[in-house]
Amino acid sequence: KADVVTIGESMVLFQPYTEGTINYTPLLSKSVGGAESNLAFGLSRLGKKVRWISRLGSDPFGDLILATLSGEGVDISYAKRDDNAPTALYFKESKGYGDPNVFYYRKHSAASKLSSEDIEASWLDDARHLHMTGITPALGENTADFTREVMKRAREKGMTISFDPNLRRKLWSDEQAREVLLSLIPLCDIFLPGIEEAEFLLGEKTKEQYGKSFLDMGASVVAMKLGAEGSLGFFQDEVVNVAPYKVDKVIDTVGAGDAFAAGFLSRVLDEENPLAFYEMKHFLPEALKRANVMGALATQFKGDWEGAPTLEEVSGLMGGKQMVTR
Ligand code: KDG
Repeated sequence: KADVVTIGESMVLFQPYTEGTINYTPLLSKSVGGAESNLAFGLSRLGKKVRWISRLGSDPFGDLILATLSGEGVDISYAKRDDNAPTALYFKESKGYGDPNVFYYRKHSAASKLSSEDIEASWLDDARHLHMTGITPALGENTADFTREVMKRAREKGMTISFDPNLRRKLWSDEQAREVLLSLIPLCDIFLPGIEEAEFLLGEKTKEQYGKSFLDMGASVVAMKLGAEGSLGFFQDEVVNVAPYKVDKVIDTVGAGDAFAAGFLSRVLDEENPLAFYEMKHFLPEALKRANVMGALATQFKGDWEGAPTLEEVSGLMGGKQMVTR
């Protein structure tokens, strides 16, 4: 049984061990990155059962990704290995300002070869919810069709579906990205854009117009990330604005959106019938609050997900409780 199934590429992440830029730094640390696995780690720490599915090379990098996921309690039993294509890698460096620089080595990777033929009916068995991101359709020739097909099948099964556009402009052209991402919105129930992604998709509008437009396209709920300004939720005629969880200093923004999604979905999935109108109205502010805390905490660590809190920790922070640490 799984609360959430998520499908997408994970990579081994290398970044300067201390500080400095990739070119001259003598030491790199090695860990795991990837939007869907970041979400899986976040949800698993919050006590949800997560099934992560992808293709990895038959190489030590693939071994590391699987060992890390299973060590964090994520179900990896549906992941496939590929003898003819490698696990993807990526490098991240902080520039000392703004978002870090990211360099991908993922062309022709095992996951970039995913196609609709790979989908197995059992992937979605005994599962409530599917989470996909806009990174997968950008990866390879057939991955946009793959993403669409998985979402359609989940819908046919009556599962709820979330979609985070996770725009990665290094992976495809703006035109392609806009067209494909917009076409996937009607297939999801919960849409999780950042404000800049909303602007990329729809041009310059007000926040309320973005929310309303995404609902008109077919999403039932929109949870929009506003960075340091918190988040906005849209559901029917409701607009909920939730203040940010304040942090003194941002270390690394990569992974914050996935942590936000994990926080939001974890609260949504606490409900038996979350999309029921009367229910969503009541818990939307709390779901956004949990999402804000999760997103803010993720910015406090260099790794993409390692700082993810447990449910007890996140509840404590939301309630302003002092934690016992020693
Ligand atoms: O959302 C964080 C991800 O961007 C990061 O972990 C790596 O999946 C990744 C990507 O494609 O950038």
